[in-house]
Amino acid sequence: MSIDERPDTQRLVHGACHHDCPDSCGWTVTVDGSGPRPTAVKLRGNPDHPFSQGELCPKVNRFLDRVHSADRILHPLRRTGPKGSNEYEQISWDDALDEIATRLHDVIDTHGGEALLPYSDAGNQSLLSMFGSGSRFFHHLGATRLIRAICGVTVGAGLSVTNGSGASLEATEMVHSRLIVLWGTNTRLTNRHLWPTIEEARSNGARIVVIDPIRTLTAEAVDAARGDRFVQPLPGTDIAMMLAMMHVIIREGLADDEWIAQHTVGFDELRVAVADWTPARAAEVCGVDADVIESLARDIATTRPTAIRTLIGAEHHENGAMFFRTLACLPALTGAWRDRGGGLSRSVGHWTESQIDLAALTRPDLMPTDDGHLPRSVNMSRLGEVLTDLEPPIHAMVVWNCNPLVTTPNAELIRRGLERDDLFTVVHEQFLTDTARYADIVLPATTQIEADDVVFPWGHLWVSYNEAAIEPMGEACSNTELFRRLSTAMDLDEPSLFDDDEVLMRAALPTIDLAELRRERWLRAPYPEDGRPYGDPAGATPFSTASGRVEFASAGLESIGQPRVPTFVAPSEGVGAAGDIRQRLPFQLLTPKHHTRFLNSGYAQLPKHGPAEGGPFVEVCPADAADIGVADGDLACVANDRATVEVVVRVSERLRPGVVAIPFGWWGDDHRDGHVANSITNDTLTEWGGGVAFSDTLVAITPAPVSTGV
Ligand SMILES: Nc1nc2c(c(=O)[nH]1)N[C@H]1C(S)=C(S)[C@@H](COP(=O)(O)OP(=O)(O)OC[C@H]3O[C@@H](n4cnc5c(=O)[nH]c(N)nc54)[C@H](O)[C@@H]3O)O[C@H]1N2
Ligand SMILES: Nc1nc2c(c(=O)[nH]1)N[C@H]1C(S)=C(S)[C@@H](COP(=O)(O)OP(=O)(O)OC[C@H]3O[C@@H](n4cnc5c(=O)[nH]c(N)nc54)[C@H](O)[C@@H]3O)O[C@H]1N2
Ligand code: SF4
Ligand SMILES: [Mo]
Repeated sequence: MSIDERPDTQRLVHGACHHDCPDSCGWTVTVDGSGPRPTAVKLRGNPDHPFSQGELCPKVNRFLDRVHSADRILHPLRRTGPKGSNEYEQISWDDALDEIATRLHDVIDTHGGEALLPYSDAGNQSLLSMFGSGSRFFHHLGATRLIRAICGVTVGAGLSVTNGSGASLEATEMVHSRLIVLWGTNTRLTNRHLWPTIEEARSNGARIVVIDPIRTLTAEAVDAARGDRFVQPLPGTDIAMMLAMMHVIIREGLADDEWIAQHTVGFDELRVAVADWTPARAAEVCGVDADVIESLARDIATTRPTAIRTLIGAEHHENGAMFFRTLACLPALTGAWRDRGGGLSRSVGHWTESQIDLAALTRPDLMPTDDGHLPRSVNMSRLGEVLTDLEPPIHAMVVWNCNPLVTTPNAELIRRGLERDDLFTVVHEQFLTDTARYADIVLPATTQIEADDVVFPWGHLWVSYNEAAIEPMGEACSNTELFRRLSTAMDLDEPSLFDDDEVLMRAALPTIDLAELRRERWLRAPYPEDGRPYGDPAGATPFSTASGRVEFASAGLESIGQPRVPTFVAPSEGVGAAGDIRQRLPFQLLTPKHHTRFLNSGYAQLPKHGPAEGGPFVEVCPADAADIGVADGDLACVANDRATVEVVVRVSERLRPGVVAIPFGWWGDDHRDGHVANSITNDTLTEWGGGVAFSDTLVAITPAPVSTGV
């Protein structure tokens, strides 16, 4: 039967995937109305969707398993056992809301609004689900503010220093490129619907370069016979390689002098900064041969158009912001922005989100400003420290749209915080995640097919309407409805807390005709017609830095205590480790996205997802495995001062000596000792931009003690 042929009792509803994934695929849900209540019976990729063209992915192909899972939370729950115990009783919404309202009022009356912490991220990255009434609610209560910068914000902060904003090349424009450099992004895994564009460019003669410390699924597509290459630097060292590439480009007269004169400032300072960065010097830092660095530099300077494609992988280092600030200098130096299909491509949020009036949606003006002071802010990546060491302390936390015990670094410190008796925790979730098991009250959340929303992609330009296909399952409610209910229960009198979803959408999208969006299902965000983000033919520079030009040297950066020009600073829990740390903890640990059936921590628990991926492991190269004294399949302890994780060893040629990897996303239940990859990761923040250095984590690895079975 084709997609449009179905029995009279069934109808087709159009929606879009809500996951924090660049692809934001369009889908259709077949709803059967023959039973007592309409049921979703099929969910498929929408073949008409301009970007995803009918395909979904191994995570979401089985999305209805998630919707209908027997483990789904469908009613409010009150914890009956100790925190973390997974013992709950079902209670009514009224009882849950009464208890939460009483506890939150108590905390506010005793300790003030700042003792409350909202904790959320992009579990559902649709507009209302992510930014809807929750922001208004916590602003109104004067709660501590959360800096949500675990993903992507640092990329933007780095690029903005050089270019003034994060505006970049729309990725499907790479069909015009002749050289595509996939730098710190695992496209075939994390951005799979972009791959057809890359293949099309290749069939037009484009070559690809993959730069990654891991020989990833994407690196496997490299075909040396076609002139592609795979470059494998040590983690956290790419800036040294970029400096040497710029050294070569300038030394060999390959810089685009005309473009530089018209559109940049600080070239002379840059020339001085890279003068000592010979390829031989960079080679020692990043472990890539000098001649590879030289030829890569020549290649990107002489191939037109050249596109560099990146997402967020490289921001997770202490020097993560400088990585992107420096990367953005390359296309300016070579004049790559001149060409259609040239330049730097990453999130297109600059273009899609230009249509959102975020302040109208989140209402920061509702915040109390005592003596002109706004409530304090804390960084989400430091949740462990926030819950255990902040003065005055947090006494109540509401978590929704994320699972920090699995996804946030230094997770054992978070666990210690969540165990506090004087912390009241509410979690709004679809499943009893590791985090939800520490909640006093768990509330049931809807899935994407149970609520209307608008999806603003960061990987392509098609903004989609997501129409609810079915009523909320059980007693689940959406993220916006949750905060309306809490506002009622707490007797709050700010009228905007009670705005319904339609009013919220209209406030957030003043220039979008919602009726048209619903009718057309998606609309294309404005993007320069000639395909070139900085191609302004009139010659007026469109860069929004203080100078209005690309800034090779930045006074703004200097004013926050950072170097004016691109500079390599070695991560202190990485290649720059001082003293005896390297002897104690000889391996650098990466914890990447790895599984095709996982989206962060969201699918490990489902029977057709987790088991099919086979369980967590640590990948070690053959030489390191021999040194440690472990063989494939052995159990090993991966440890540092933060914690120890027990995982099975997988001996693999994908890593170079000294670098190991544990895929992230598995839950405590999947590990013998209950610890997860993030139990040991580093929560040091990036030098600016608010990101976090997950990937600057040093560990020791030893064979696990044999269980005595006692
Ligand atoms: N299947 C699947 N798809 C996903 C996700 C998922 O969990 N599963 N998650 C989604 C989310 S939230 C996001 S943000 C995107 C992220 O998409 P990506 O940014 O493409 O993915 P990451 O795995 O975070 O990082 C990409 C690569 O960066 C590399 N890397 C780490 N450090 C360095 C470095 O110092 N230099 C270089 N050159 N590379 C480095 C890692 O080895 C990794 O292969 O993916 C999304 N898509
Ligand atoms: N070690 C390591 N850690 C990482 C990364 C890494 O590469 N390595 N990547 C980081 C990145 S890029 C990201 S984006 C973060 C992601 O970290 P999280 O935001 O914690 O992401 P998820 O694991 O996807 O968890 C989302 C949760 O939200 C729930 N959820 C989904 N939809 C809704 C909804 O509509 N309402 C409510 N209330 N809940 C909902 C899901 O059930 C799921 O449990 O992880 C980061 N952590
Ligand atoms: S997770 Fe990503 S690839 Fe999979 S359906 Fe959603 S948007 Fe598409
Ligand atoms: Mo992310």
